[in-house]
Amino acid sequence: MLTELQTKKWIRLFQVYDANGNGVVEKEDFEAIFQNVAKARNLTQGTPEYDRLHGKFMEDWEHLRKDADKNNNGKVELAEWLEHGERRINNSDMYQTVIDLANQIFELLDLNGNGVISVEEYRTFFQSWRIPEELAVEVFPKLDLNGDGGITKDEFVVLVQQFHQSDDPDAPGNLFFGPY
Ligand SMILES: [Ca+2]
Ligand SMILES: [Ca+2]
Ligand SMILES: [Ca+2]
Ligand SMILES: [Ca+2]
Repeated sequence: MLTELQTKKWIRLFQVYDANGNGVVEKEDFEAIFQNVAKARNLTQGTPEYDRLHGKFMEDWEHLRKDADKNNNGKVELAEWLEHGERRINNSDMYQTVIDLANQIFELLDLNGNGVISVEEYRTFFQSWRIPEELAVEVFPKLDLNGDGGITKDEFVVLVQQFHQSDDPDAPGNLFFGPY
C-alpha cells in the first residue's frame, strides 16, 4: 500500500502528467508535454534532435501504458496510476529505475548541458510542464541540497528517489513538482 504521503505525491504526479486536465493520463498528454519541452529547447520539427526526443516521449508513454493501463482502454485512470505507483515503489529494481529516471529527466532539465541545473533551467522545466513558474523559484533552494546554487546529478538522484518513495514529510525531494 502507498502511505498517505506517497499517495499525495503520486496524485500530484498524475496531475502534472495529465497535461490537458481531463482526468486521465493518455498519449495526448505526452504529446502536449513534448511540444512544450521541444519549444523550451528551441527544437524544430524534422530535426534529428526533435525526432529523438519525440521518440523518447512516445517510448515513455508506451512503457507507462503497458504497465499501468490494466483495462486496456488507452488511458491511465487515477486508480490505475496509483497501482502503478505502488508497483514502482515495491519493485526490487526500484533503485535502478530511479537512477534511469534521474538520468533521463536530468538531461531534459539541463538545457545548456553543463551538468548542473540552474534555477532558470528549473523554471523552464516548470513552464514546460505547466506548473506555475513562481513555484520553481520557491522550491529550488530546498532542492539544492548543499546550497551551492545548482542541482548536480548526485543531488538529483536523491531528490527523484525521495519524490517517488520517501515517507518523510520533510524530505526536500517531495517538492520536486512543487507543493503537493
Ligand atoms: Ca489527460
Ligand atoms: Ca485504463
Ligand atoms: Ca545547466
Ligand atoms: Ca547543489
